[in-house]
Amino acid sequence: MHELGLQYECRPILPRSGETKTPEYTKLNPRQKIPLLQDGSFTIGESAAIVTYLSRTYSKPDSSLVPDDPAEFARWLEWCIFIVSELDSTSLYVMRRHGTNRGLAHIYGAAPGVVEKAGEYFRQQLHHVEVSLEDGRRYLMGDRFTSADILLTTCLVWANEYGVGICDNAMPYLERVTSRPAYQKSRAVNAAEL
Ligand SMILES: N[C@@H](CCC(=O)N[C@@H](CS)C(=O)NCC(=O)O)C(=O)O
Repeated sequence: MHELGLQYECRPILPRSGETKTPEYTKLNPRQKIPLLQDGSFTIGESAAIVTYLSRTYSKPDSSLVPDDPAEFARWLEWCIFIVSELDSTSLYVMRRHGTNRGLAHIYGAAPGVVEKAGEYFRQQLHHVEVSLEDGRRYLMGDRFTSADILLTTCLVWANEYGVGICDNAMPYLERVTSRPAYQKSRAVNAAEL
């Protein structure tokens, strides 16, 4: 939203607090999960779907977060799905659910072997990012910043916080994205909300 210059109102519904299970919230999101976006009468969940919906709906032609050209669009989509499925769901989120270091093992059960393997798998998959960044591109899609960079940055920051370690050439990339004014503003807002 900050990248797109959108005004919004944040309603802090906390995870694992029971707040996602109330009848009122369940009516809004039967999946009983956060985040959830309400845009007028339209409601959508799943963080990557929210990012994509906002990018597609509110991008300006000169600073679009989603490519229009069909081949570029397909490449962008490939990145988004790769990040969400391989880097996030199969790797980092598994570490989060079953880890004891900043994890939720007390809720979902400790599984040290699984956490270790998930970390290894993350590093293995991150090799695709490493190879792509080797040509010196500024962002995943080249010179142009897209919503795929938002998704990847979340994973890289998360991996660093978990001490998983990211590839060397992802460090300047990460620095580039996290220096963006929109990123800085959104981190400050999130910190204030928590
Ligand atoms: N794939 C979903 C995952 C969302 C998710 O699992 N959210 C957790 C918090 S991080 C949640 O709402 N859990 C239910 C609860 O804690 O009540 C997304 O990316 O939006």
